[in-house]
Amino acid sequence: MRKALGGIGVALLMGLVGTVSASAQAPKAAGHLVVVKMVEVAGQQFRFEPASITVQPGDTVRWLQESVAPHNVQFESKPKGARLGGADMGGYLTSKGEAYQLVIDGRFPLGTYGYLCTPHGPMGMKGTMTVAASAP
Ligand SMILES: [Cu+2]
Repeated sequence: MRKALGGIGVALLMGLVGTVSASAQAPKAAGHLVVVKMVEVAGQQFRFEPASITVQPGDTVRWLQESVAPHNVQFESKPKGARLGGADMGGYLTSKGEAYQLVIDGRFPLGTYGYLCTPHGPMGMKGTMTVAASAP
């Protein structure tokens, strides 16, 4: 009898440990990876490609440097309640293959965000990111 109870106790303990490690390994929202390239479309003309993206909470947006001039991501318009903090203006990506990533977390309420590259925005290097609720 005592032996049987001891066995149950071990089984419960193992079940508990298993549950804890499983939830630690699998984040609740896996999310998608959305890539926006920073490209040169003509001599000294730079663009975000695609210029418009729609993402969902939990997604990761990766801006990928694919040109020769330094670029960054600076938000210029955002929905009410957005608290981007340091993500308001990203650092410069100076060499090909460099990337800047943002996870669409609680800082980004649903809505439309306008952003640009600080030096090239006035010349058309602008993008729009819409954060929309998850598909049903
Ligand atoms: Cu730029």
